Amino acid sequence: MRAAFFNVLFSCKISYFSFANQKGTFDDRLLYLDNAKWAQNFHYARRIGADYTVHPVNIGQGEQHEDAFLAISPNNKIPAIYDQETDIAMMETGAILIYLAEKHGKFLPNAGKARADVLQWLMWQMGGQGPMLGQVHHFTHFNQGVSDYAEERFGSEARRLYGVLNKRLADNEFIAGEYSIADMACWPWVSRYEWQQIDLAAFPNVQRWYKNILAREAVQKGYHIPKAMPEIPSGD
Ligand SMILES: N[C@@H](CCC(=O)N[C@@H](CS)C(=O)NCC(=O)O)C(=O)O
Repeated sequence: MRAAFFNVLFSCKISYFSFANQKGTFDDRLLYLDNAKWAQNFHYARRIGADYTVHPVNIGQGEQHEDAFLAISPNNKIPAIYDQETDIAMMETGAILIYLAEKHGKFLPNAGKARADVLQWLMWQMGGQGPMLGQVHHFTHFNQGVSDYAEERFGSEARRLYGVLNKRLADNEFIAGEYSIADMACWPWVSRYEWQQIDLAAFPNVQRWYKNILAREAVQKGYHIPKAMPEIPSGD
């Protein structure tokens, strides 16, 4: 679900689309870059500015298993990108964010502790927050009542992870120094706090950080790419 909002933060030849999940709602993660030969294989959604094109991949209807998409994303998952300037195709949110950050010289420090901090929190999102909250969405939001055990296990892990983030944000405005790809990776998952039955007020530093980022214009624009979504949860 991804975090489509980061699309609008980079100026490059990219277009983004969103995709429907099995429940017919729309996920908020990602895509691949503009390239006519791929566009003909997927439903063209819309072009945003001159720099990128978003292609929706409907994972509820199996479009992620089509050969054209597998050539970009061999693990049949969104998000993925194709950069026509460099002829590079990429899957995996964390790798995509690093690639884009390095290409554009934004949101990822070049070296040292500042870079290490961003990367370790980006990996925390990729290996912990994303997968665990994904399980909460599956069991607690979409399939409530199917497995009390799974709801409890992933629910308590979600609360633990919110606690870790809350502690990190106690002395930090953003997750790692300046606003970075670590914030971009984590924020969209927190925006689903209602699905996760998380009371953000119980994690006041996360709540402050969430609302602070919510106020960013690019985040608000990106949230509604490629289609208008219900109002972004306020964090209150
Ligand atoms: N680690 C991957 C996870 C991506 C992922 O799980 N994508 C899901 C949607 S949120 C997907 O494409 N599922 C389709 C499928 O498994 O067939 C990333 O962060 O990019």
